Amino acid sequence: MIKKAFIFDLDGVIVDTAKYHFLAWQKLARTLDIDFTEKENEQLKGVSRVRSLEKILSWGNKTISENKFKELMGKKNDDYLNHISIMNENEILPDVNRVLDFLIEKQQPIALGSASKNARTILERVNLKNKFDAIVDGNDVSKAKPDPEVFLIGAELLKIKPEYCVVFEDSVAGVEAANVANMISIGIGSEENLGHANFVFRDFTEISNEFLIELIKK
Ligand code: B16
Ligand code: MG
Repeated sequence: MIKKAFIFDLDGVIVDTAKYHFLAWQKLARTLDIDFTEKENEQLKGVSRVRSLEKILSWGNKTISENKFKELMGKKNDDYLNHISIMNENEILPDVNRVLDFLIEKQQPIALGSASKNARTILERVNLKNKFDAIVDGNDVSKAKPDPEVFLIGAELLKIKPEYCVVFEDSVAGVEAANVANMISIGIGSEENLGHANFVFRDFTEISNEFLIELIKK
């Protein structure tokens, strides 16, 4: 069968760690007297840790020293690590395993393309690491989404041209990155947020094996 490459974002696509990022950022923001809504939180999805804190500070009109910035990033990550330390396979989102196993059966190469520096830890916790042929995460890139670097490295590692790569993404920035990379973008979430993707599905339960076959042949 013809080969495509399939690149999966992690947070919000494979597991719902977005809720843990939200809890950890919100707790930290409260200590600074900053409040932000779930709507604003959408803007933090797929965005690096540094950029997330910069955005939160700007919402609260706060400026802080470089040292304080580093300290707060450390605090947020410690809190986040506590949340993810108790994750297990039950946190894998519905039908993710079915889609991964189908693509593996069809011998399609699979990569992870995540902005998170904790991606490998999470994949180990939910026991999915061995399903990926390549892993690209926040430790491997110098430019964050919407820059396409993370996905382009994934394509290179899988030795597949960008235009033959399919990206599953839940974030506005991530869909933009896939589009800039000239890849087929599949938004996982709402049409309202991800209207710029080539296809949008609420979650993987809506993605049939027939649709995957069509993508492989495309
Ligand atoms: P960390 P993804 C992203 O992961 C998250 O969506 C985003 O909210 C987070 O700030 C970013 O990872 C960095 O994560 O602090 O763990 O390095 O969606 O690209 O898998
Ligand atoms: Mg995501």
